[in-house]
Amino acid sequence: RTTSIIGAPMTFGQPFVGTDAGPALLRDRGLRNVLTSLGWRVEDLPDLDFDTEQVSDARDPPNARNCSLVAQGTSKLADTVESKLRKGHFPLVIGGDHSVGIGSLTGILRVIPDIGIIWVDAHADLNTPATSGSGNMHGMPVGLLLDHSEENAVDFTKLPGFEFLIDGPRISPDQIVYIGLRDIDPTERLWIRDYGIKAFTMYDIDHFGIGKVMDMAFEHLNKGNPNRPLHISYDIDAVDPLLAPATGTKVRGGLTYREAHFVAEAAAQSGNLASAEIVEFNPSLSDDGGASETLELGEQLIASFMGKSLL
Ligand code: DIR
Ligand code: MN
Ligand code: MN
Ligand code: MN
Repeated sequence: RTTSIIGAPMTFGQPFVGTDAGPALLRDRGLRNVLTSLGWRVEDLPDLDFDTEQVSDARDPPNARNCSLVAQGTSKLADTVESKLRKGHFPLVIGGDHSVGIGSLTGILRVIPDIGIIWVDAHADLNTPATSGSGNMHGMPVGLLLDHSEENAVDFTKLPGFEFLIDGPRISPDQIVYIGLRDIDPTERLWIRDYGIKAFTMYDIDHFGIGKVMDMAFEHLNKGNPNRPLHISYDIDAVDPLLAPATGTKVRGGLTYREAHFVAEAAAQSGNLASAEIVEFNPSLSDDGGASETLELGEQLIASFMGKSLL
């Protein structure tokens, strides 16, 4: 089986520089060897080029910061993910901030409309320009692509560059499960409830244990199809900031080392994983020790969801 490493050095979905360093640093650590030692054939693509000069931001609305740049990058990413899936490859997207999820998901949905999505994150990323308090598009990937009720629908004609999403594929609310939530905005909370989105917060992980939580997550996603293809989108800020300090929006009380790995291992164990994404490394937001600790954890989590087992 071949995996395509797709570096997506996006920073425009959030306010900090440094989030673009993730792909290069993970490659430098030897990501390719990690994957080959797990039995993968590896196609290591050059990072996507998010060329800022080609893009005018003059029409960007204030509630969707850097809209044109995020759109350009995610459109390229969607095309790349789509073409690799069509070749039968396993796309491994390395962010960049989580706005890259707009591109990964769009590319996947074009090929596998029924994909089941495991969203591992401290945050729900369920905002839209109409609800976001920050205007940061890394808080919007699920919100933009969700198949909303009419009154909540996103007007993509008002988001320069995002014309490709006007008739783009959407996620139905029962197609995604959240793992690790602990910082949810008011409208996100309302929508998780109203749409009935399956969400396992840190409370649920404390209450049931991570093993039971992952069983319930798969039970939900596999209803009707035990072989449903799955995608994991792993925001490193899901992990406790004591273990992963080099990220932009830290929230205390996150996944422990073993919980973080268990989520990844269970995804691999399902046998149904079709693509994966890991995002939000920012080595410039921590000291050197914290940065390398976070990247090392990221590399180990990639190994886990790409099939490394303990025995
Ligand atoms: C917040 C933070 N909900 C926002 N979101 C983050 O800006 O929309 N997502 N950090 O990863
Ligand atoms: Mn996120
Ligand atoms: Mn997050
Ligand atoms: Mn984030």
